[in-house]
Amino acid sequence: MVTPTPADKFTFGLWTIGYNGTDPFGGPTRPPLDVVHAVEKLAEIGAYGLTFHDDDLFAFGSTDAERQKQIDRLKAVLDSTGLTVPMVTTNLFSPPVFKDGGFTSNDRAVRRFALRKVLRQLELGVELGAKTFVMWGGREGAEYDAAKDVRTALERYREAVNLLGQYVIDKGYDIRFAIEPKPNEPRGDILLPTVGHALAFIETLEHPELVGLNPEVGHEQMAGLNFAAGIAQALYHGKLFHIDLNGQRGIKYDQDLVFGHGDLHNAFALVDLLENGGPNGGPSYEGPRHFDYKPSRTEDETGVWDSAAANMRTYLLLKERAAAFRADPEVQEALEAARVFELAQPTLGEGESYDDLLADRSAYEDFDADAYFGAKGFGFVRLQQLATEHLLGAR
Ligand code: GLT
Ligand code: MN
Ligand code: MN
Ligand code: MN
Repeated sequence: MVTPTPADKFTFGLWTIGYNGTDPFGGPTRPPLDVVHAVEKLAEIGAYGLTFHDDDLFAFGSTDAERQKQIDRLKAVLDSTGLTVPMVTTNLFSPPVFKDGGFTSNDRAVRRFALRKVLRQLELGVELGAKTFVMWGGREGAEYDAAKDVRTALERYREAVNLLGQYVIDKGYDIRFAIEPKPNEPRGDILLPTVGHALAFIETLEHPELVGLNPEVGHEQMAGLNFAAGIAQALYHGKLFHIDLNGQRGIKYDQDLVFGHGDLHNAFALVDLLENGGPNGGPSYEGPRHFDYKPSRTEDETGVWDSAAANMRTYLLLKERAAAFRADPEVQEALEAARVFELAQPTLGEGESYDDLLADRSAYEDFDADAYFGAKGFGFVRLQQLATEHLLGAR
């Protein structure tokens, strides 16, 4: 049950297991990881797929021949292992040309170059069968308020995403876009900083149906937000196109820890939501369970693969614990007592108008709001303790 298989749809970014330990204070602590070896190891530990940026596979500035050689090597190892590439993305953040962003750089020539780079990677993604194209705009932002006209920058962002949408429609490609919000880092402030900001932006697009979200656990938690609640809202709007799972301990720099090595309660709630759909039952997300984490720079290559396996094992353990939580009769009774199911009942009766509501004396004139003082509580704490005990394996 906790041994991952491809049916679990676990995927990893090439930049995650390939992270060599570089941070702002020090260089690499591990040698580079070759893509062929990486895919073979991922297959060995039970993963389903690999995702990558253009520059993860072939260095920025590669000749066409160097690029093609790497693509061919990747294709060969995908064939021999059966691994898939369900998602690709573009690096619009590492090369110096993107120091003020890609789609929203103040420099128009950079914006045109960024679009060309994205279209090229989009073509490769389609060729490899990817169904999702992630857009993490890490450099789309600013450090200083006067440096970036935010409303105009959003207009340029919109122009870029509209162009990409029109492109896949015209070409008949079966691929959708997923915007990945992040509040800050590497920019002082990043455009579309949270799930909510991105949802509002998507609705302004010419083809909003083509664009959804790729929320990352740590990115919402860096802003002090509840990730599971954000995912619930993304699902509510039909916008959970992809997900980046990892761990984060509070409001600080982007830690990219192993999934569950941060807010474990929230990770439990998240897996319960994805797998069991919360109190209403049924899985709510069918896409890849994508890990976007960094094996800590303290680790050697064995530590890289141990940490990759840890992400999947923790997810499966939480899935098992969440199933036990939902199956526990005492939990069902506590949910009933907490009136969690009552929320599903519409506030107005069928066909009831505001006139009917205004005429209903029991709703207001005769309603005893004072009787709520000291009256029966909801028992939410008991429910949370039951969740905690399931999480700890005590029930
Ligand atoms: C980068 C970033 C991640 C994004 C990746 C996609 S790359 O490492 O920190 O959160 O998901 O561009
Ligand atoms: Mn991150
Ligand atoms: Mn990251
Ligand atoms: Mn991410």
